[in-house]
Amino acid sequence: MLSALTSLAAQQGRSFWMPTQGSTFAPEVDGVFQFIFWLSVFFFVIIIGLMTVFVIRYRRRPGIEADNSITHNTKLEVFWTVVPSLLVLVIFYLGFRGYIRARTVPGDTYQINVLGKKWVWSFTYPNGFSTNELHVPLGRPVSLTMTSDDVIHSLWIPAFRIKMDVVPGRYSKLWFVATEKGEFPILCTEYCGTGHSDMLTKVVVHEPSDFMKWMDEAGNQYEGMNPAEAGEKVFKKYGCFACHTLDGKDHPIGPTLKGLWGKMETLSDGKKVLVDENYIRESILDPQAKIVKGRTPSMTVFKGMIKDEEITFLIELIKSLKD
Ligand code: HEC
Ligand SMILES: [Cu+2]
Repeated sequence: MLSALTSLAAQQGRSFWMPTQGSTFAPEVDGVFQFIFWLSVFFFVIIIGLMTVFVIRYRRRPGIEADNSITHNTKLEVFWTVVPSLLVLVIFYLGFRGYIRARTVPGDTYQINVLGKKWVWSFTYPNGFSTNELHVPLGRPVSLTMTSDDVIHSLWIPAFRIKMDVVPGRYSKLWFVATEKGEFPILCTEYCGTGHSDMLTKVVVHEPSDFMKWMDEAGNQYEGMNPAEAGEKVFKKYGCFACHTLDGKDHPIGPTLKGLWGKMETLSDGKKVLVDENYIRESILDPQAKIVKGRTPSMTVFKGMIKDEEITFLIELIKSLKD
């Protein structure tokens, strides 16, 4: 049993403490970590061990006078200053070398754009297609150009040993070469509000030929679905669920979309408006334009981020949820 477990762990390049080593950075990062860790263990044992021995051995006892003749020991002091300084320099060298490697994006990467927003990731590929899970080819350098739509997020892929803040109004970069096929978690590690933990998603590493196939199929993502089903997919894709439900119970942030179709809404200025195609379209593209009385205008603006076809699917979804 145990040997089966250890061989499984070995197979995935994973240890008891560490997740799978899924990128070319992982062995190096783990190496530096192990080095610092065992070095610390070594000094911890020596320092705490000697301290304990001295405390017991040289404790104050009746009848024994302290010998104050020793003031210092130059040889010993030089030794315990120079050796740790050299060790710290070694740590700096190893860490800085790895840092420079991780920060220098090579020229020939497959480029994916990343948008973090409350509370979903969106990954956009060179052909304009986008997903909430990251899909990448195995063994090929991939770079992520990342920005945020609202607050600071941070993209972390533990299996790849990479992490970077995702900041509104600027672009940050990450790159990696995936070395293990499979699926690994992606997390947001910068607390970004109520739905922070909903920003858990995954990276799917494909064999390069499967990646091309996946791209072709994913490009026709709504094929074979009826419009309302496609609408549900769009609802997930854009993270509408972070603020809305489809089951009639209001979400703490936004109203439920069930039973919305055909309703007369009273706006904050007292005007009444019928929920039809145009109202829904405007609610998605320019949510602040018309606010229902008593509600807070806190919806994400989707203008320029969502395709017309997808809005149509959302409208069909909302129609299908008429009660
Ligand atoms: C960040 C939270 C948030 C997200 C994400 C969000 N919404 Fe909203 N939505 C709201 C809030 C709050 C309101 C009510 C106030 C307003 O109109 O701005 C609202 C209102 C609406 C309305 C009008 C409801 C009415 O009763 O008039 C529609 C339709 C709508 N959202 C659809 C969507 C769709 C579709 C998505 C995904 C593409 C989405 N929303 C994503 C928060 C959100
Ligand atoms: Cu976040």
